[in-house]
Amino acid sequence: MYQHIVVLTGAGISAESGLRTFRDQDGLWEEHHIEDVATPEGYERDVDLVERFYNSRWEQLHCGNVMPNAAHLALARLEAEFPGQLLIVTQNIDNLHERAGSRRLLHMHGELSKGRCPRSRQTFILREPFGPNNCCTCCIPAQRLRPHVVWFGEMPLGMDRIHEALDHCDLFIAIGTSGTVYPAAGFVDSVNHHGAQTVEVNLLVPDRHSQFQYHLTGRAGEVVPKLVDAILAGHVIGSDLAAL
Ligand code: BV8
Repeated sequence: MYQHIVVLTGAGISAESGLRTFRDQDGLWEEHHIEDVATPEGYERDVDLVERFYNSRWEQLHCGNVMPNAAHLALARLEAEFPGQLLIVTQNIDNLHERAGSRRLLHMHGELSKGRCPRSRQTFILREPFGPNNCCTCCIPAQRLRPHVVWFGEMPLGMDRIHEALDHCDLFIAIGTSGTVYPAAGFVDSVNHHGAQTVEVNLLVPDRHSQFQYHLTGRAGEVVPKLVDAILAGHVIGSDLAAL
């Protein structure tokens, strides 16, 4: 049985809940240039465009029919039943892991449901869309809240806690991520250095140069519950997984 598991999730784990990924067909980056909507420079250049980009995602998330899927629920079950240590590091800014019941969770790229004061960095639960009147209450004069999101060129959140967990894990699982954005894409390399087992769950068959030892190809909503069952039954990744 494993003692310390780290799970990294990306946009692919929320795809079956109806949220768009970034780099798949009809992905978010199909309609927007990264530098226009996910960089501090883009925000300085066109605040309204960036606010529209995040407001539309915030409204979709809160419109009522976006729910956690079987993969989110399976990870919450793993947290509840696994006797060892578990940390979920998500690149996602949606709140589906929390709504599935996960608590040992770190949003390294921020959270869509929060705004941040650009001056104090204090965060606020978003009660209305971003706009000129949605301001902080910590400054005089009040400052227009920005998305509490890590843009390209900004430091991801919780990196010390993430590296501490990566350095001590004996199993690293990446679910629904293209492995194109750093430093998240480099976590598997640091885990490989100290000999933990590494598993990737993805819709696509990995290319030959993958850093992961094992690959479970399929939809996260189908594969992750089976993977969680196998881990909770004490199976070790490898030959046991052939049965998944
Ligand atoms: C930083 C904002 C430094 C929130 C995002 C080397 C080292 C360090 C940095 C860099 C480096 N090289 C380059 C960099 C810079 C840059 C970077 O990585 N650029 C890339 C493009 C090369 N990194 C940064 O700028 C990071 N900051 O390094 O700071 C620093 C140091 C000191 C001081 C200051 C700064 C910041 C990165 C964060 C950027 N913000 N988003 C938002 O709008 O959401 S990134 C964005 O892409 C999302 O957050 C997302 O999480 C991330 C990765 O995308 P994925 O989640 O993987 O999604 P994607 O669509 O790509 O893939 C989906 C996958 O799911 C696919 O594989 C698909 O097959 C699969 N799938 C689909 N459906 C399913 C499925 N799998 C299973 N089941 C399904 N049903």
